[in-house]
Amino acid sequence: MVRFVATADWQLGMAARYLQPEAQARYGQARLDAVRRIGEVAAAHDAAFVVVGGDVFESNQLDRQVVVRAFEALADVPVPVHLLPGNHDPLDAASLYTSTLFTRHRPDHVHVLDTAGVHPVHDGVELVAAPWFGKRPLGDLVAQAVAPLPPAPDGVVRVLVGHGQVDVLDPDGSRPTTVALADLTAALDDGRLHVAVLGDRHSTTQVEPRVWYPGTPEVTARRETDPGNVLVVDVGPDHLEVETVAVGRWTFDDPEHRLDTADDVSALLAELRGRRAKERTALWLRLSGTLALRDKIALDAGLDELAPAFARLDLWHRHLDLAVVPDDHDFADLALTGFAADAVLELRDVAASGTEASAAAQDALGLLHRLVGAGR
Ligand SMILES: [Mn+2]
Repeated sequence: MVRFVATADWQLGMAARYLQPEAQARYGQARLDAVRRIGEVAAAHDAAFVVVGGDVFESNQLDRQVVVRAFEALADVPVPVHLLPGNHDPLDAASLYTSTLFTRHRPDHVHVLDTAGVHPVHDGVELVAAPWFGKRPLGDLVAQAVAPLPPAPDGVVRVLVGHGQVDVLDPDGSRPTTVALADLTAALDDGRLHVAVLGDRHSTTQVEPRVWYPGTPEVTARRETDPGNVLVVDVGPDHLEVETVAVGRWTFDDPEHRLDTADDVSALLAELRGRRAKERTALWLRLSGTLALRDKIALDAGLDELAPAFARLDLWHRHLDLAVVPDDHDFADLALTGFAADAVLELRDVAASGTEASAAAQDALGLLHRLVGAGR
């Protein structure tokens, strides 16, 4: 019986150009802090080691600082750490793992699973590794690592560590690297393996009770459903228990809201205002509905006011289906005359025309309203 921490897809060095510039460095640091928190989880649960299922690094060409700081964070992890090269950081000719920077600075308790097959890592524990040796392997590396396995010796626990999408969850299952779940479950059924840890899927996912994606410990994209976790795994020849432990601190999200009234706008703004840890939150709002111009102006003003508190807060334009309808009240208060009044009438026609120019006309009306209104 052994207890270990399973994690994957650290993507250290990942640039996040979609965040505000000041947030990018904080986010990079958060990914390193997650490594330290993984060490804390290992200590708190008395885990024997940590295994990382690939994509430890975002690429093989990284700033020296990323690698050196990764080692600083890893130095704080109190148990051995086993790194699997994945598709982002494969063991190819340009591999980070064979660079002098890596080999010279690597802490003694950090190991690279640099060959396919069995690695005895602990008393009575063998990792069965399926590392990537290039960006485009020609086959299912997990199946290749598992096929030649003899049954596990008596009392020995075997943990498969691989990287890639399993066929049952992959809509584009035609890729040569797709992991065949059937081969994996066959090896689990006949005692060649006892549990499988996979990387590549950044949301924590139980494929079947013995096959898991830990997911990324700190969110990497807005469409991940359950990122920010690691797994604490208890496994013996006849025993398996997997616990999900949250370690992530950041939130990336793309909430959907339908806005048709002033109340809808106020409710959305109140919800955003009430969010905790805004500086560690990036939101891409997906809005739909039909708003009066004055309500759209209130929305824009509210978002402008809140945005600086967030790591990112704006509209996801590709998923924006918000029509703005200028009504008679919108400009009556401004008492426009002459040229400006004519412009408003013309813009209103275009805004309501449902043509390609409508959005631009709506923006122009909003701007005009704000400029003239501000001058009063
Ligand atoms: Mn990945």
